[in-house]
Amino acid sequence: MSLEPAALLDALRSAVGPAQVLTDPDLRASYESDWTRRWQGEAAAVVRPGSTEEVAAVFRACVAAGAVVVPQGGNTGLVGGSVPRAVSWKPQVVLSTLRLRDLEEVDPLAGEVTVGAGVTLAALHAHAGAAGYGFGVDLAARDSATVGGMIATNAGGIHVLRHGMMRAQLVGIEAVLADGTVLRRLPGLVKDNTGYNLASLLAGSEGTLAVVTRARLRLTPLLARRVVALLGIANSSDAVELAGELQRKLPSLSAVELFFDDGLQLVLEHAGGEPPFREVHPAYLLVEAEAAEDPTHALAAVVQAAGDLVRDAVLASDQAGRERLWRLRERHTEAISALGVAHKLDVGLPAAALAAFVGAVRQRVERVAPGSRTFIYGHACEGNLHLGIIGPPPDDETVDDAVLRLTIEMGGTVSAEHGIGIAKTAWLEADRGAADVAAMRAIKSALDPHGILNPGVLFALS
Ligand code: FAD
Ligand code: 2HG
Ligand code: ZN
Repeated sequence: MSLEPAALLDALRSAVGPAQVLTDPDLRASYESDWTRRWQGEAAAVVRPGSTEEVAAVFRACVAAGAVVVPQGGNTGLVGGSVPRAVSWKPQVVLSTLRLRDLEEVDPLAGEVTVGAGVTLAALHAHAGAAGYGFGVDLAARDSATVGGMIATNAGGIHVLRHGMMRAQLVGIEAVLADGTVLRRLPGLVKDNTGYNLASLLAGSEGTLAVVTRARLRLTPLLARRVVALLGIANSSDAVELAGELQRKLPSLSAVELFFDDGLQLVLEHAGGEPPFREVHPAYLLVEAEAAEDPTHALAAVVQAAGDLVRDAVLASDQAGRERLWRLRERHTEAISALGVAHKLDVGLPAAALAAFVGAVRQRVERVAPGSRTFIYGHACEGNLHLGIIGPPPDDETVDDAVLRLTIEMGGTVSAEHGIGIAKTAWLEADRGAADVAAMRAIKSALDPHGILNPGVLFALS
């Protein structure tokens, strides 16, 4: 059965209250366009439920009306999965989780907390911090990215080498299936081997299986002392070797981020600020160590022992100095975006292939898109490189194809942390193989048989 649009809107208004159903184009606009400006689409409405029961009621209204649901948190995703599709045969309803922002009390015995899906990462860090805890995931979009969106994308970020990705922080979940069924397992039991782990399954499901409404998260010790170093390096191969040394020798290591001189110069042009070194270096590693006692001496000792692998170093242990160095890495994304709509790739390579990939990929890009500007930066210990390529028109995917095929040839993955979204569906099978994709489709059909949730994400619309 399919209802008239007016009936859909009435049903949504009775599900969440009239004030939380946005139909005015000006009010919808920021929910309809993604962070990269590459993907846009039109929603019949944006709905902002305030509770799990309201999320279930939204699904019942959409099922009755033959509408589809696009879940959205902070809309900082980089693969187009959080906004309506440009072409859709069915009305699309954006379900915003931003009102699901309960912060329950931190459980000090377990070191865990239950929070709403719409809580931002920054709010979670502040809440955990006030109770003497930290949270294991951090990333530059912290002021907007939400817990639900980070679970749905299995977000990574800067501390993966120490604490793992978002899936590793999950000890319980509450979520609503497309038919309005509520799944709830929030007891916070670290050991729980009672069959399929639905929280893990939903991590990385990109809004295609359920809408996450609440999560039980493990917290980490809040370590008081932190030091950041920026190291000038001769080339990618030295950077990879040094990242390995740091991991082996520095137990307090919490981040190792890689970038190159073209990216540094772009950030300095875009955001201002003094160059960190008098000399220019081809590559840079930003290294952070965090411990209960000051880790500066331990970090300096490992850097010194690295000899010629480090051409130059600057250290900061005061907050302003650390932030100044972090900005040089974290502002790459916005600096590239200021140049235009970038082709964004998020690949993962085996450590042994990383340095060769950096050289080879620049050649491939130059071959298929001569004159483009290619910025490379990322998380060195996981072999996770981000590429921002400026030049080819946004809809021309020749350059994306060249980079992703090279990645697969070199034993890598086409998405290390941002997900497949609608941007990478064409390469999913080449990466995962037919058997994996068939198993994923079977899970999708079992949990969302009518294809209500985020059609076009993970699997291309046919
Ligand atoms: P959205 O963008 O709103 O949604 C992302 C996906 O999750 C969509 O498919 C959406 O449908 C789905 N979704 C959202 N909420 C829910 C929910 N409650 N239930 C089910 N599905 C849902 N990512 C990293 O991994 N590491 C980084 O270091 C990193 N740095 C970034 C830096 C910048 C400057 C920017 C702009 C982005 C960065 N990202 C990074 C990408 C992005 O922040 C993450 O993917 C983040 O997890 C998205 O969260 P969100 O709340 O904005 O989700
Ligand atoms: C980062 O590590 C984010 O900075 C964003 O994952 C990467 O700009 C990007 O594509
Ligand atoms: Zn990243």
